[in-house]
Amino acid sequence: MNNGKKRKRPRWVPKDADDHYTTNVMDGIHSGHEGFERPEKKKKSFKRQSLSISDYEKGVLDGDRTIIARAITLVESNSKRHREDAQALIKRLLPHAGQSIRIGITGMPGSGKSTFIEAVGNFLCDNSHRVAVLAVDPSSSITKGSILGDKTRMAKLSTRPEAFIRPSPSGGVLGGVARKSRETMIVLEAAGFDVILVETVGVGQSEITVRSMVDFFLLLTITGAGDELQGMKKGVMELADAILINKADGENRRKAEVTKSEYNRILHYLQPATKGRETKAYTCSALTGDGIEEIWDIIRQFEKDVRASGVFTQRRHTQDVDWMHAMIDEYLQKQFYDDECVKANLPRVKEALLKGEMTPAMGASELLKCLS
Ligand SMILES: Nc1nc2c(ncn2[C@@H]2O[C@H](COP(=O)(O)OP(=O)(O)O)[C@@H](O)[C@H]2O)c(=O)[nH]1
Ligand SMILES: [Mg+2]
Repeated sequence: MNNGKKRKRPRWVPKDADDHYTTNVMDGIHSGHEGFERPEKKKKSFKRQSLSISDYEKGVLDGDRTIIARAITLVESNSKRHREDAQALIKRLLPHAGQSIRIGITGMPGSGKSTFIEAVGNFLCDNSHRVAVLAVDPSSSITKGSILGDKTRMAKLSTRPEAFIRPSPSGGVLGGVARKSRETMIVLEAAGFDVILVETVGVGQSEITVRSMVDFFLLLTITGAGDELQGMKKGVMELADAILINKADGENRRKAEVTKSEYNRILHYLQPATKGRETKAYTCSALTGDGIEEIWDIIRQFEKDVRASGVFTQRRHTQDVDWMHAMIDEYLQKQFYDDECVKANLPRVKEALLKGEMTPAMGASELLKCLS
């Protein structure tokens, strides 16, 4: 170690110590876990390169996963500058988008949505499809991280190169989450994903929102103690293009068949979600894979029929117009509440209203004057 040269010894070394006394401390081995050396050299510090709109466009169209993920992050950003870039990017990607079938999947927690997506997603990837999974969960900003689109239940799918899973953006209000998910859908379609699965939880307004961005809406349910039909809201059933009774396996199988008949009896009297179609119930087991291929055939046949009848395109057009209106509403609302005059007068008007000195119409009219 001393290379034949006499080194200057540190102060802690006793005078009579031989050459084996520790006189210097070497760097340790740069290693990964367990002390094994990393195959690659020490990583250089890596600063994210900023991308131009053209870089994003090319990366997405080439199917570059890193750039796809970054494009989605851009789309999800709330900052004004990012919003402008995102719009420029979306505009360039739009001509390449729209070639997919968009499928919404809803159901109460525990009904097996994630397990179903794992099953159907892998089936589709095995059959030369490319599958993107999104989640719409407006509560995720409260729970910090969505339970939807969770990759633990999609263990195999999440590792496949033919699949892309994106958890819900934490956008706070449903409108914000929906806007981001719609734009994310454009990015993924432009990247060549031909099946888009949008998972949402079966509570509240989010089902209506997801219905308004998909071509086919699937309601997952399970057979239970016999009161499941009462628990199921008529309104939700009327959003669905198919009701799928999951967990039809083992001892549950027969019960699921009975439930299926009961649903079919009720569905007969309800308004179908898609013009000219009859919504029906089916059974499957996301766990064993039974019925997965059949439900895919149902969806494909549906797509074929509605494309032929023009209902498919009509629905997408209606959705685009609705989307535009939703964005105008969002913009105007923000303009209004961010206005200095509104901010200054809102508390006073509110108080006058509560004291009965003003009617709601007078209050609204006074505040709206701020914008004129
Ligand atoms: N027996 C059976 N269990 C299932 C099936 N699908 C899902 N599960 C189980 O139901 C539970 C909830 O599933 P999960 O996919 O997380 O439901 P989610 O909350 O709707 O996404 C898990 O323990 C799954 O293993 C099925 O087809 N059969
Ligand atoms: Mg889940």
